[in-house]
Amino acid sequence: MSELNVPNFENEVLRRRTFAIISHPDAGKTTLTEKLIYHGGVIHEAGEVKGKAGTKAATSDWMALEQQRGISITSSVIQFDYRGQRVNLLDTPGHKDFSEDTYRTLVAADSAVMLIDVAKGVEERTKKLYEVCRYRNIPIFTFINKCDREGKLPLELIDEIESTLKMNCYPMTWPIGLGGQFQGLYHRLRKEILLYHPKHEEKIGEIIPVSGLDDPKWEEYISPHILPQVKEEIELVDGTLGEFSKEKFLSGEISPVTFGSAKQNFAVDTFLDLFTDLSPPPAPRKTKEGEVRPLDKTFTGFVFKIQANMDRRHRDRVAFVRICSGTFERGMKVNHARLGREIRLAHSAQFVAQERETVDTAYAGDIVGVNDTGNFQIGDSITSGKIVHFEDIPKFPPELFAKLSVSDAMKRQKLQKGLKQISEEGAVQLFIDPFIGAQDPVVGVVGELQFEVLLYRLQDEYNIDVRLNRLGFTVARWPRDKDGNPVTNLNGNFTLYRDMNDQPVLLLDKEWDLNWAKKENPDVIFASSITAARTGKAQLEL
Ligand SMILES: Nc1nc2c(ncn2[C@@H]2O[C@H](COP(=O)(O)OP(=O)(O)OP(=O)(O)O)[C@@H](O)[C@H]2O)c(=O)[nH]1
Ligand SMILES: [Mg+2]
Repeated sequence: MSELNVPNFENEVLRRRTFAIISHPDAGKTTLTEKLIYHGGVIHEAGEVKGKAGTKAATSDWMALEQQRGISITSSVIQFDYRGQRVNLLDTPGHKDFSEDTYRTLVAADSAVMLIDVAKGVEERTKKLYEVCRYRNIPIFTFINKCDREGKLPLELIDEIESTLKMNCYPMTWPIGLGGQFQGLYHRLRKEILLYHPKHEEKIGEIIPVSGLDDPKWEEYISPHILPQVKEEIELVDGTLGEFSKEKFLSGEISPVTFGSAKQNFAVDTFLDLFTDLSPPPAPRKTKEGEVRPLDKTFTGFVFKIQANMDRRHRDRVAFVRICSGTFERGMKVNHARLGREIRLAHSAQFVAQERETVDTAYAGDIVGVNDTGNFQIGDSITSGKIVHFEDIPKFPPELFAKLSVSDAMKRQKLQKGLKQISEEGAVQLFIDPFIGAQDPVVGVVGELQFEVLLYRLQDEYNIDVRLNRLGFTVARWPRDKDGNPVTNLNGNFTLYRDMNDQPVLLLDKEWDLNWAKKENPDVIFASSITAARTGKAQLEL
């Protein structure tokens, strides 16, 4: 580390904020991301998710298929500065078929914002992702989106969130009407009415300070037919809630709630202000060797995501590193825990989706992309000091399987190359049939859409047309002995496939076959993922 950086180090780390946006599909994560980076000054015109022809696409849905389908398939990282803070924002996909990517991304975040669609309330994926945040113990903001549409009554919605998620809500703002009646928000803490004028963009965000609910300005600005109910609701909320406690938020006991409309860019800045006031700086992280603290001078980090072909011109592959302590410097040498040797981090970048900017220095809390020539796997730990191993990043057991084949034999090698790449990203899992070999590989996924993305990417990025023949398997297990060593001689008539790391894996039609295998091989641990197998456990928690 150069001497020059030393005086700023602590400030730089403490101004980092790293957070993920999570929710059920379609709640508006990508739309909110677009507006957040607009406020952060990264873009000067906000794009749209699946806008009309000719409209700018949303920045974080950079993959062509995402733009066509209007859904997020892979998480994206975007950095921006806001009110003196350096924010690392992670937009995640909501669809359950891509949830492994979302889970991995959450490991890199220090806080999360949970989006709720005002009409739909707490949906199934939101519930699941909330549980992951709870398990990881990260503080959660709640943003109730799409207030420009008709929705559930706000009090009912808060009640639903509290009872379904078993989480206490603390509404910072309150909606004044919804849908056709939506007139703005009341900022309870600042005692301000934020006016919403749907057709007058320039007026969005007009702020009316009030002395309280008795202020005559309410009558001046808000329609009489909704005012009594709104006042009644706010009185009730004011009467029930005490002072806001930042400690309770940071310990995950309470979630500050704010309302808005991402699409209309209404109250997104209100959320950002709340975020900058409350969000935590980088938190300490556990490693097998002990805790790593962000202000430790030794650089440490882990890879939570790998993505190839983001930039078609370069056909490169980027490993995304969450820095956990110390300072990162371009070109630095680090110790790679899994490889057990030193490597140089030559090219490094920070991102606005696929646009990249060379980064020379980064600090604990930041996410940097390093150019990867094949040294990295998801979950790898790196450090400038003594080797550390961060927690394992879970891999999901695949449940759908298919054999891939190409009619043009000349393209087999290309298929293997493409598949190796896509499986190293964790987008599919790759298995080799011992009798057939690598020319007709088997892939396993958690959800159907992953197959679709695979075929699309093989065609789009590698120019290969692939036939996909579904197989009857539904279960994959990695057989290990008590010491975590791979077992290759199972009792019973089982075929052992090989995974992408050449580890033996059992592919089975049904749970019943697994029970049979367990009965025949009582001393064998049938691990549901390679990460679990390596740690000698049958399953990793979340
Ligand atoms: N009316 C209205 N529509 C919105 C709002 N926010 C988002 N939308 C629309 O909701 C749809 C889904 O938005 P996205 O931002 O793609 O949702 P997402 O949560 O990123 O979806 P996934 O990434 O696929 O999980 C799009 O058509 C948006 O234009 C809002 O505040 N009001
Ligand atoms: Mg999205």
